[in-house]
Amino acid sequence: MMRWAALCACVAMAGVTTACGVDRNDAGGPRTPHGTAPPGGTAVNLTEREFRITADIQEVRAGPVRLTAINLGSIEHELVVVRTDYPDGKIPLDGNTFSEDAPGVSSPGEISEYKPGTVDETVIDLQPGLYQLVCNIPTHYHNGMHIPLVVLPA
Ligand SMILES: [Cu+2]
Repeated sequence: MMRWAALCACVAMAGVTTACGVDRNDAGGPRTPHGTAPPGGTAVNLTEREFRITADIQEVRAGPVRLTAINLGSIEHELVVVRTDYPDGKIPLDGNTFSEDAPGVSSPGEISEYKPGTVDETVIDLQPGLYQLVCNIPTHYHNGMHIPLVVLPA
């Protein structure tokens, strides 16, 4: 019961993007499940489930970006940050996954596999460019677990 109550609170906050961002920057405020925005940086709150990724924003400024993901599915997922000019969902597959350092693809960081009903996060220094946030567990990418992210010049 406690776990689901916490999840609900988390989802409710993720739905209030602007308020959430303001709250995070309040000096001395309590640390929320979505973490604290790094100074001068940006935060993206994501949900993952079978087989979809959603994000509260899809454009950020270059610099340290905090990615916080909640797994609302029933199996493990991951969140790989991929820099690529391939359109969303169109990275060529090698079997059921793609190589994260194939030509035209690179990855500056990720949240590795994390369990259903949990939240995980990472801060990655992102350069301007076109990205996709993906789950590259076998079959998950081509089943729909990808979302574009644009990193604008700071
Ligand atoms: Cu997945």
